[in-house]
Amino acid sequence: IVSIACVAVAAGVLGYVAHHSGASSAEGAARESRFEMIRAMVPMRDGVKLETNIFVPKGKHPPLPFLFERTPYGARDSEPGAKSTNFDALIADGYIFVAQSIRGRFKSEGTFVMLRPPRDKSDPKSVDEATDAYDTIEWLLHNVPGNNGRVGMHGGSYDAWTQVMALLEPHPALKAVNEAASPSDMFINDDDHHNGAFRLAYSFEYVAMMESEKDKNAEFAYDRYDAYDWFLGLGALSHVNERYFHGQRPTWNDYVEHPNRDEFWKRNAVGTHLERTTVPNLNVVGVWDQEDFVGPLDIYSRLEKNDASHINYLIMGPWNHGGWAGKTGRKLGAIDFGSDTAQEYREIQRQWFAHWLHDGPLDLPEATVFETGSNKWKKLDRFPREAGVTKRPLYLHADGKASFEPPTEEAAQGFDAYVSDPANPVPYRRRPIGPTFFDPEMPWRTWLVDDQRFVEGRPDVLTWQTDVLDRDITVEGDIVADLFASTSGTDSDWVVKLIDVYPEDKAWAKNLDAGTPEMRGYQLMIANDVFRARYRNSFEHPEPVPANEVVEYTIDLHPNAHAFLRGHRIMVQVQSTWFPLIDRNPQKYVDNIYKAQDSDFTKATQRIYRAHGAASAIVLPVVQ
Ligand code: PG9
Repeated sequence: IVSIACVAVAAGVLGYVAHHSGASSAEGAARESRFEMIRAMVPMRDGVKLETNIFVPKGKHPPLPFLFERTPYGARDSEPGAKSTNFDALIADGYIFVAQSIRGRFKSEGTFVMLRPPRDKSDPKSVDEATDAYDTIEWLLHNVPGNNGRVGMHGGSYDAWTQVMALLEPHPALKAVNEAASPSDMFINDDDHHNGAFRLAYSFEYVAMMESEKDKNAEFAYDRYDAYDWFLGLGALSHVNERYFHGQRPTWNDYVEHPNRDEFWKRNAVGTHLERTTVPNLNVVGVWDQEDFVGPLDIYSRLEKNDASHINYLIMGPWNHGGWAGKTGRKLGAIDFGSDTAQEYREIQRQWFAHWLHDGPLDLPEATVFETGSNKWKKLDRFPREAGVTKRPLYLHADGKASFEPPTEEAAQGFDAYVSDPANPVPYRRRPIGPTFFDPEMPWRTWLVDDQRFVEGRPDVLTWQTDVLDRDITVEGDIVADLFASTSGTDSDWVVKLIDVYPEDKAWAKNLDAGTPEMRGYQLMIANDVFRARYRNSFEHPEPVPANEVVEYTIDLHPNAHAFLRGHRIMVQVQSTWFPLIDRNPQKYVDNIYKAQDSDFTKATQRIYRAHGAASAIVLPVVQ
C-alpha cells in the first residue's frame, strides 16, 4: 500500500499508473523490512469499515507520531520506502505510517462518491471524508500502541483533498497537514473544468477509471491510439452516455445534469467551505501541474484571510502533478532547473512534520517560491506579495508584435482574425496524443512544458511576440489576460497562452548547461487558461454572446514567478480550441453543451482587438 501511499503522495492518479507499470518497483526491492505491518478494518461512526494498513517502524523508540494518508486509489501493502527513496528522510525521523482506502474503494466498505461533499451537520447520522478522517484518528490513538498522540496527514491530489476535508472538522490530535495539489473548485479551476470549459479527455478517462470497478483503477479501452481522433470521432458529448457509459457512471451524469456552477458544484468546492483552520498546513503547488495547479493556491489564499496564528504556508516549485515527490526535480521534460528541486522540497517536508509532530525546529518563510527562468528559490512573507511589483500590460499590436506601449489613438480599428472550426480543432499537444493516464510514456505528465512550436502555421492560432529583450523581465504574482474579442457565433472559448521564447542564438545555446540544439527558439508555456464566453457575467447563469460585438474578457492566468531573461522574447497566443484537453464549444449557444447534437457545432470568425479603447493585453506583475 504505501507504495500507493508513497506514490499517491507523489502523483495521485499518475502515481497509480507508475506503480502498475512497474516504473519504480526495482529500487529498494531487496531492502530488509523496516516496518511491522498491521492490516485493519477500521469502523466508522455509521458502522462502515475502512481498509487501513498500518506500518510501525522497527528499531525506533516509541512514542511516535502517525503520518496518515487517505486515498481512493487503493491502500496497497508494500511498506514505505519499498518502492522509492522519497520517504527516506521521514522514515529516518520515525513515524507510524497509515494508509487507508476511502469509502467504497478497494476493500473499504460503503459507497464511493466522487469528491463527496461536506456533510449536513444538522443530521447527526451524516458522514463525509472529514468524519472518516476523524473516526480513523480516534481509532488509531486507542488501538495502535506506542503512539505519541499526534497525527500528521499527507498525500497529493485526491489524497490532499481528503486532508482539506479533514480540516473542516479536525480531530484535536491532527497537528499538521501537507496538502499537495488538492483541487479546490472543480468548475472553475481544477481537474474537471477551467472557467466552465470541460476538461474532456481527462475527465472522461478519470470517470471510467474510478467508477467502472470498485477494487481497480480501470483503464478505458480506446480503440485507437490518438485521443485527438478518438474524441473527434465521438462527436457531441451526448454520445458518451449513448455509446459508452449508458447512464452508469454517476460523475458523468453529474456533468450532464449540472452544466453550470449550480449548488452541486458550489457544495462540492472544498475551498469555499474553508474559513479558518486550527491545523498548520503546508500547501504545495507545482507551476506546471497538469491537474491541480490552482487548487492549492486557492486553498492557501482562502486560509490566509484568517491566519492570525501564522500556521498557513506555501511552497511552489517547478513541478508537474506530483513532481515534488518525483525521483528527481532537476528536470521537467526538456527544462532544466539546475538542482534537484524535489529533494529540496522533501527536506522542507521533513522539517515540517518534525516540527509539529516531534517538536523539531522550523525555519521556514511563509512562502517558498521557485522562480523559473532564473532558477532560484525565493523566500517571501506571502505570495503573491503586493509591494515591489507593478502591473504592466503587455499590449498586442499589428504584425504580430507585442510591447508595453499602448496602441495609439490612430489604431482605432485594429484587430486580428481567424476562423475557429470545431471540425478541425487545435490539438493541445503534438499528435498522436495517447491516453491520458495509461500511456506508457505518459506525455500527459509533461505536456505543459512541451515546445509550443508544434502549432506554428495553424491559421486558427494567433501569435504576438516582443522584440528580443534587452534586459530580464521578472514576473511575480497574478498574470491576467484582458481580452477584447468578438465572435460571429453566440458562444466561444478563448484560450490564452503566455510563452517564453528562448534565443535562436547559437552561442547562447552552447552556454546552456543542458545545451541541446533544439532548445534554440524553444517556446515554453509559462501561463495559460481557457475561458468559456457564456460565463463572462456569471458561472451560474450563462448567457449567449452577442454575435460580432466586441466584448471584454478578464481571464485569470494565475500566479506565477518567472524571469524572462535577456535575449529571450515574450510571446502571447490566442486560439478557440484546445483539443481534446477541452471539449469543443459548439460556438452556437445551446442550453446544455453535454446534451448538444453534432448539428449544433458551427464555424465562427473570431476577432481579437488591438485598438485604442479595445486594447487587448496580458497584464504582467513585473518586479521593480
Ligand atoms: N488529479 C486527481 C484528482 C483529484 C481529485 C479529484 C479528481 C481527480 C488526482 O491526481 O488524484
